[in-house]
Amino acid sequence: MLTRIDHIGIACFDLDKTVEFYRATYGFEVFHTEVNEEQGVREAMLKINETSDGGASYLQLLEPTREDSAVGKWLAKNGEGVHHIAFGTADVDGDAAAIREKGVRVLYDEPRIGSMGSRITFLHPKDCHGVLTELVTSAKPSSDQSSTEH
Ligand code: CMX
Ligand code: CO
Repeated sequence: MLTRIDHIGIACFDLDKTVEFYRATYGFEVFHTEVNEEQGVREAMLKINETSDGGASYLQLLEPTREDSAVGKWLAKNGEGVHHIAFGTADVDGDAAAIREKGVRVLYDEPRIGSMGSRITFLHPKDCHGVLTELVTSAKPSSDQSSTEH
């Protein structure tokens, strides 16, 4: 079951400048940064709020690490902006299988590794009314993280 907006993915040319815009304009601070070479992105997660399912909602700011990556190609065509939305679930495997049964293309046979050790997959935007849609199962709920990572 999809229980939250996990994140909104926003493509940008310059991650540092975009992070600074979100900090200066809204007061959002960086919660986590990483490079995901498989996805071809350098990213910053800005935590917006915790959610009732034990997770959280983020903005995911994405700078491509190479031109032929998904975000690199998208930026070249569209310029900066909202690239995808991501729904959070405790069971990405089960939800992806159920959605595939409905005739929506799921891009990966097995979920891959996303931000902060999460497991992710994507639904094809052409099957989702033009919206690239990601499904995410967090490595562990953020409420657990604060209690165990000391
Ligand atoms: N939102 C909506 N439509 C999109 C899109 C997006 N983000 N990306 C591509 N499209 C559309 C294109 O506009 C194009 O439409 P037209 O044929 O009408 O012009 C069509 O999809 C095909 O696009 P393309 O530029 O030829 O790109 P590809 O088919 O090579 O790749 C996709 C598209 C969705 C398969 C690829 O972007 C992908 O695999 N995405 C999943 C991985 C990803 O996005 N990783 C980065 C984020 C990582 C993270 O969130 O952690
Ligand atoms: Co994402």
